[in-house]
Amino acid sequence: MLVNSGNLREALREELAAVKITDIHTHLFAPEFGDLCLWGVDELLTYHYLVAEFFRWTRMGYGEFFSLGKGAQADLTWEELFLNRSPMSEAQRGVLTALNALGLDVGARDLKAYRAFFDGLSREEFIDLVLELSGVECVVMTNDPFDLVERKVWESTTTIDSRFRGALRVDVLLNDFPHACRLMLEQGYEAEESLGPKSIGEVQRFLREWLERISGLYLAASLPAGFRAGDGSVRARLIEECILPVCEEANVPLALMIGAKRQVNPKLRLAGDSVGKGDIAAVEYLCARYPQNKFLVTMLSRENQHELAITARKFPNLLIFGCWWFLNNPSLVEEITRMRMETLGLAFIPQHSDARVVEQLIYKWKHAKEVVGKVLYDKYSDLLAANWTLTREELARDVQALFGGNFWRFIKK
Ligand code: FIX
Ligand code: ZN
Repeated sequence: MLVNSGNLREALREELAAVKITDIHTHLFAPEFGDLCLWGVDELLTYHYLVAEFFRWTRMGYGEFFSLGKGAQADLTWEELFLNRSPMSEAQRGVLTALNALGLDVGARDLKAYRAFFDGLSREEFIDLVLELSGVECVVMTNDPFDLVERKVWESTTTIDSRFRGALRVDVLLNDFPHACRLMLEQGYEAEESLGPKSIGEVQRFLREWLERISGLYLAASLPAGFRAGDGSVRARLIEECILPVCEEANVPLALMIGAKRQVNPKLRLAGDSVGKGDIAAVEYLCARYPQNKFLVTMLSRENQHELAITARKFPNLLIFGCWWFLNNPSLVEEITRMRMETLGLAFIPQHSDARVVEQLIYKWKHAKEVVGKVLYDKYSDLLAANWTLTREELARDVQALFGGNFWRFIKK
């Protein structure tokens, strides 16, 4: 069937509604991880994006807020951000999108009724419902081998829900190596801060065994804006001498998330991180120097986006992904997606959710699809205006590539 300017909008709407999404970076956990798997309206209302926004208005002290239970914290953010003023920010709007899609009466502003709805469901039932509503078929977790609670689950559970996949997160290793050495020693890996040949072997063994244990799809780290590669620092050596050899051997990508400025205001806890402009030279160096390795890269600063897209033109072993965190505002997602598509065609991953609470999948993907759909509409319209022919199958193929296919192709490459 041919798509033309008259039926393009509807065809796109249907394909976007039908596409099965692979969400390549989240902070969600499979149900087997128990309380690590966050869901429910109190979690939704205490998302760290909303906590930061709450403190724009309240006179309450940070300590006082954080000493309260989740429910009491949620009461406060609800009142300040949703009742005392209109919920205009992207994170605020997201709460409404999620509750509305779950069939709750958002107009009634009845937090008690929302709580009652969640109380009536089990975690497993709720996950099924959200995956169905959001169209997500695969959720990639963030798995920290240095986290004791998580480690215990991996050590005691033989199978986890197959819709959830593992990704080995190595922030502690790269950002606090002395601490990582102590934690690795507790697990029987004799790595020392001096990073001599024996330690290199032990760090590699640690990574290899963890990657296998979690069937990790990739290794990942979030890195500061000041991240430099190849400068002989411990972090750079860990990447070049430990991580990249293990990634190459297992044929898994290294995901680099560059530009987080951690704890600019520690009193805000998780909400206290900020953004800094990263150095694209680090990405260029790694992609050029290690052509046998694959890199998934996202950068947090808006100022890095154009040069990152250009860098992806230069290196087939680089796949750029997502509009991360502070960039996940519709206006920025649109600008960045348009620029990426004009620069790279369809060779990128437009979005990941970064969801921390199960039902955030609903809003993050609904909003992302709206924006990506708008950009696709314009781009297909341009093609049709040039007398290009487009079939429905081709349109479905392209949408599938953006929302999952490109990732899996890169993983299998
Ligand atoms: O480092 C990361 O993976 C970040 O996404 C998180 O640490 C951050 O707190 C977040 O939730 C962003 O969406
Ligand atoms: Zn994240």
